Amino acid sequence: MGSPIDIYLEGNVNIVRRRFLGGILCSTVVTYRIGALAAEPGVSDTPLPRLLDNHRIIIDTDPGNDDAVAILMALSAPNLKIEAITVCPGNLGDAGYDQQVKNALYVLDVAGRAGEVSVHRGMSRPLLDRPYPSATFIHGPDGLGNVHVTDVKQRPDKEHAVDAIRRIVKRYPGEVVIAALGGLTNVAMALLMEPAIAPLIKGIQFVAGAGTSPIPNFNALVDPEAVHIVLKSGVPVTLGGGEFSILEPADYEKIKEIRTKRAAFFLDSNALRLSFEMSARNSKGSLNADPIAIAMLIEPSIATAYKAVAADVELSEGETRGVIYYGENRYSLIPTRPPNVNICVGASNDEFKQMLFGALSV
Ligand SMILES: [Ca+2]
Repeated sequence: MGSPIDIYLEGNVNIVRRRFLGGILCSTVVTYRIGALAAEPGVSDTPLPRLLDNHRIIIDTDPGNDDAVAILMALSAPNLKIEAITVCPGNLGDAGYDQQVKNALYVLDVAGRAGEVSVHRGMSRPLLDRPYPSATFIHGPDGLGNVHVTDVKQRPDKEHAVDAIRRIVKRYPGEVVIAALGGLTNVAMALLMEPAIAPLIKGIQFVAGAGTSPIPNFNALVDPEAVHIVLKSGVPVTLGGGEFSILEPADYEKIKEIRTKRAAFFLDSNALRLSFEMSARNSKGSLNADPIAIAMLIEPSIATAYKAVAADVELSEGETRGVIYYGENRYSLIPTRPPNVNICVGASNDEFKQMLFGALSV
């Protein structure tokens, strides 16, 4: 990873775009983007270079209706190898951790893939055991909207999530991307226990907004200390893209026409998300930040612009705790640190939708 300018120059290259339909990668089109973003240094149209090829992933998750969809999309992708699903603190709070584990197992049932991917219990609380809000208002009391999970076929693996992360990363040095869809506690603990794994991790796709809001993103707020540890670790981190993941009511109507078990699960688990975001947040549809994070791993060209920044997270008490911030401190003599984060600042909402529809059609 070079300076922001280096990354911009790397952006002046051809990008191969592939379309993902029905779970099959097909039809190659080459587009040319030469100097399109020249006005703003630090902006690149090149996806994180280390994420450009097919790869192994660990999904660290707090299911969660959008986590569930993200897992379904990953299971549908022929170019991703899910080495493990690890469950982290997040959507359902301390009291709902066991339900999150059960939901992860249930998604494998929905996909007809029970027994094929290990699910690991991990850190159920943040590193400092500080309180954080649950997100049942958008996920429902059991996390999957209107879906009531009664029983699951698969049992959790006996290996702790933190041990699984360390083992898998060391087994495949330089190959594993961690799709971090919830609080970063498991990932941070793995880095604390064994700092030597940091250079072995290919990258971390962390779902935590674009880092520009004075309001903390939920996943960062779950465990800000864990975010700080990860951002200081040297592992390349990608953020953002969620704002390009909106699904409007017309898209939900299209999903109704798909008529598969996965499509029915999507509709049942996301009805609350859609109604909440449209009524309480005045949105024109639902945001699907976890699924588009996976979509960008399946097909990096779905993201069209990145900004390379030196980012950290606010740890002090108050309303800004958990805010990820970046930028040059022009009033100090402290040199700006090299970029540690690529923020996605452009992505194709249409391509995301097509990828989602394809995954739900299986
Ligand atoms: Ca999540």
